[in-house]
Amino acid sequence: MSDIAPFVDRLLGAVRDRQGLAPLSDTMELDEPTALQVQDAVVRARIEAGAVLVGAKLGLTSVAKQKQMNVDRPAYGWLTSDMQIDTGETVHCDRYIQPRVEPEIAFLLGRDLEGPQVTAAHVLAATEAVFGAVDVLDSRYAGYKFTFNDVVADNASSAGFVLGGTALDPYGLDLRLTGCVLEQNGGLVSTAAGASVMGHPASSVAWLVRTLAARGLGLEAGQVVMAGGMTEAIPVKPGDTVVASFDRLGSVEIAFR
Ligand code: OOG
Ligand code: MG
Repeated sequence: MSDIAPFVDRLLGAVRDRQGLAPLSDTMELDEPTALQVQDAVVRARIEAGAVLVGAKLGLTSVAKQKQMNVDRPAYGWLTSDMQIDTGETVHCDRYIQPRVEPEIAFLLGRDLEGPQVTAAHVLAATEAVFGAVDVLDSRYAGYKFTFNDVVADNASSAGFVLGGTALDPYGLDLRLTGCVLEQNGGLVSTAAGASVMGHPASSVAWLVRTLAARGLGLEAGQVVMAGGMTEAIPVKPGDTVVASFDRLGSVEIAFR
């Protein structure tokens, strides 16, 4: 196993200097276990700097995203409190290297979830509320050029996330059919339904729980899980306004400066 410290430092330095990197896999043997170690170390560094673990995110769960990023399976990362953006808050692009946004459905867990048998039904039963949300992602790799293991090491491009102001009980909602309209500066960019995320957004969360179980990990009550981008991610710049409108879950509007 290679010494991961220099690679962790490179990812942390990219955040600090707002400077994109070449993929780690260009200069190291990056298998999946090593990538997960790097991810854990990057998250630990944020926690040591004062942030708190608040949840998890799924990435690359839709065919649209897998095609865009040229990968063929989902990944996950962790959300920390320093990534939280409140509804209505202006987002400053100079915090990021190359921010992109994508609409997602987010789950707030009311109960712990763990184990290799967890299904979408268990996820729905353990969910306190669902939200329309926007993932503000930022790859630490220049131009979003990475392999699957590189993006795992980079905590699935986690950078910021916004939960909308409408929280709904998932009972009685068919999240497969939850439509979403994404607009940028008043123009329509894309549309999607919840089913674009692994067939059902709760299936995506269930996949995460089963995948974590293989490492002896799980999710906890009170954590937020971003289920994965419903559409392709779109680049944003200062002056942009992005609105993600969801059926029944309200809309999330973000002004970028
Ligand atoms: C990887 C992160 C993907 C999603 O929801 O698919 C992600 C990337 O595209 O940089 O957050
Ligand atoms: Mg995402």
